[in-house]
Amino acid sequence: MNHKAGFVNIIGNPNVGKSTLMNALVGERLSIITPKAQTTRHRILGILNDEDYQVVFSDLPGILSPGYRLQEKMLGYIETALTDADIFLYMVEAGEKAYKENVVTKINNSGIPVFVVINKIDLSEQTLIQEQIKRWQQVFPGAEVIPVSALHRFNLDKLLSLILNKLPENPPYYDKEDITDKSLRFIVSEIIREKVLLYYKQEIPYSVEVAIDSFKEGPDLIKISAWIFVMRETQKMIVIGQGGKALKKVGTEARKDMEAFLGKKVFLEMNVKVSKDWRDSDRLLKRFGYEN
Ligand SMILES: Nc1nc2c(ncn2[C@@H]2O[C@H](COP(=O)(O)OP(=O)(O)O)[C@@H](O)[C@H]2O)c(=O)[nH]1
Ligand SMILES: [Mg+2]
Repeated sequence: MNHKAGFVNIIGNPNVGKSTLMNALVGERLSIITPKAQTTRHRILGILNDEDYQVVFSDLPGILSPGYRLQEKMLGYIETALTDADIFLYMVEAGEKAYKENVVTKINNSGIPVFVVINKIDLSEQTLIQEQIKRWQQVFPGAEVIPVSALHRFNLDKLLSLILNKLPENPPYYDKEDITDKSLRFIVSEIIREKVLLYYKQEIPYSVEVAIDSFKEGPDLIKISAWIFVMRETQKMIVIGQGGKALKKVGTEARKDMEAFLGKKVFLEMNVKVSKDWRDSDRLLKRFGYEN
């Protein structure tokens, strides 16, 4: 068999399980996952390597109508991903009905193979799933519709074999050792952001950005120093919490996940800083890694 390689872009509404699916398929915890919409803000590649193939998955933000510059960048990643796929995975969750007409039309007119992945079928009745399959076959004529549970890894082998069938013959695009295009710094900053999204309510998750100030790897220990940016003084107080308690909890949980991911002890130091308009500042967004 000749070597196969290609880009598989995962498109869908917020919170349907795109990041859960990519992590499950790649077998690594690359993208952060929370029950909140807009957890994923970047395009994150997850690379699945085998002797005969390389599947380059793109995990993406959920489809959204931008309200500020950061969200415009997020939508920009989706727009690019609508043009550079070898295969689309259009992901919905069981029971979902809404879709953006313009996105569906772009995919249908592209001539690029698409699989509609109905996720979270662990929460749904079998008869309802059959109805859903029919419905999405009408929205994406000619597309194969596959029910899965990304969380419980149900039907993922089937999905992967369908993907491999449609994957074009190409030499690998990335080193076969690579599992992502993102740096360790990026992944650890995302781990902190995941804990912030999980532990704080209301507007805080959407007001926070994390930047790694230093990442120093010693023989037994990795020393990481991070900034947590918020938009207002009051948010800073909430993030730190009484006597620093809230921030300490975030730090402890983040450190544990970092140690599991990096396979080494981690010393994590975090500071909170107010930056009023970071979500609309091109300069800061660039610094936080939102290119174009
Ligand atoms: N019950 C169930 N929950 C899931 C499944 N896949 C993802 N989730 C949950 O759905 C939420 C959103 O998942 P996430 O991967 O962040 O969605 P994304 O916004 O599309 O990337 C999280 O709470 C996941 O644990 C699934 O197959 N079954
Ligand atoms: Mg996501």
